[in-house]
Amino acid sequence: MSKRFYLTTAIDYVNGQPHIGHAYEKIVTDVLARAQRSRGREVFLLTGNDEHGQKVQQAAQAEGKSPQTYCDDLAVVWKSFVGKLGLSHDDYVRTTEARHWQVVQAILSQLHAAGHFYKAAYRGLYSTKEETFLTEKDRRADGTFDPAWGEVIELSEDNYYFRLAAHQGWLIEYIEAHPEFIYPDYRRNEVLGFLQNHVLEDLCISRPVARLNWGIPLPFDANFVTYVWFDALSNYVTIPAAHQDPLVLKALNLAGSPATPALELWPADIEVVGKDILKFHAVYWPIMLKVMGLPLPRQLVVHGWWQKEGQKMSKSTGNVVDPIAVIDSWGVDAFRYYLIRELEVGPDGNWTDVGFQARYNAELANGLGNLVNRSLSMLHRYRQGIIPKRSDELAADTARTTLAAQACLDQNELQAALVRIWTLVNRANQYVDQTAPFKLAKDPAQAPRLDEVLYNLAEACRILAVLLWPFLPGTAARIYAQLGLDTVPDRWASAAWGGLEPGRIIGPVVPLFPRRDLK
Ligand code: ME8
Repeated sequence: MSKRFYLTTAIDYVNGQPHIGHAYEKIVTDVLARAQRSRGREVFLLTGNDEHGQKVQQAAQAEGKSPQTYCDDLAVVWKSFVGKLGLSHDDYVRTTEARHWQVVQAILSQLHAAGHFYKAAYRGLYSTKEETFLTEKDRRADGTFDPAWGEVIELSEDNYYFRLAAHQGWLIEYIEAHPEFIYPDYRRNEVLGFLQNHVLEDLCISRPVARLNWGIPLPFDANFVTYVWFDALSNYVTIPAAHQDPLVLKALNLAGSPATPALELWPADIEVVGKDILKFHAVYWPIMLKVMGLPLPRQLVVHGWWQKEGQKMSKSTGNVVDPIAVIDSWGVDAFRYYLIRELEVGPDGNWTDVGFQARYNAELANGLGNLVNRSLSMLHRYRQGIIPKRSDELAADTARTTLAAQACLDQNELQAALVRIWTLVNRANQYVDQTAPFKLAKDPAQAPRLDEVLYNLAEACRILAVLLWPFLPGTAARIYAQLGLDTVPDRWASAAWGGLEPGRIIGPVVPLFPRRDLK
């Protein structure tokens, strides 16, 4: 058994509609996962829903449903959403599942027995909306709180706390010694700055049942449920435990189940998260892992936030992008293309309808779509759809693009990878214009030259399918089908020149991205 390349997304709060921020994070993770699969690695991609906490309890109450029924109903919506995005996930965690619960309780018992928690009285300010304790320092100059905190109440209650003070030093050293741990580097600097300039306060890991009962009960005190973030972060190891990951089972002293085949998953190779939840993943989560006796994830990939038309997305103002509507109208690959091509992984992005449509027409319809369509149509028209003998006029161009795209993918530079791939799309389109096969076809003496041109174009299209598979899996498969190939272009190694066999009969040609009038 060898360790799988393990990738995770954040698990989305179940209360709330899936939006492009959620879609983006999943698509970024999916591209990274498929890129690894394409390179021949065994991969495991985990995504899911975060279902406990006050917001869910309140939302369920408002709909007159039990929290479990409420979550069950919404899980259907979220699961169908990830299907719509073409996510190639291997498992889907819901934090209300027994397999997650049981392991969270095992973690809590173990950490409690080892003395990492203590009980103390708290008196102070609390944001119910964000389920977070606030201090006087959080007040604005005029004494009020940012509306983002929602209602801020005075609270007085007992709770369990996780001792963090002893961990600040090693965590700083670890992040300094592992520059690859947090990507991009400005997010790493942000975490280091925070850790170097603040004394870490102990983390409250419980909520009294009297106030909130929708959560995982503390195994050592039935009067409390687990703080939703402690519960949620644990999913990255509870699911490996459910898959009998030997490292996790051993660290948590869990008995394995011989009935389930064991997978080696932990440590995660890449955890993809948004910038707003960086502190949870770069500070609390590493400390939780350290006390569990588990290694840290190899890398946190931290993406920025999307706005729409330069404004924060908000349901109340109607300034939202409905990912499902875009996918239904334009196709999932057009949606995936825009999100990855428009925004590098790291900074904030801005969705504009005009920008989306412009990229669709220029880069997908007139760029890639036109290349494949005219190359294969000419092959039908001039050679009855039969691949001519090999030629290698575009071999150097495709090799250069393949290497460049691979280097970008290895560095999480997904936008740059697409830019590189499009240099090949543009080069091949330019090759059509330069070689003018429609003119060659009129002169029988040019038949050998026309063969060469048509082979080069068909083979460039095939290689583009291989390079595009991590990004646009459906389109890549359609290009293969149009070339008459009955395999999936999911092996990077097959981007080597010359794979298309002479004599093969290609399939019917159908436009990949029909041109659309701009609205
Ligand atoms: O934070 N643009 O869930 P969530 C880009 N349950 N990304 C965005 C975004 C936007 N406009 N809005 C949200 C949670 N996201 C927790 C996670 S993980 C153990 C628990 C991203 O549904 C956000 O940054 O609020 C996060 O990574 C993900 O969507 C889920 O957000």
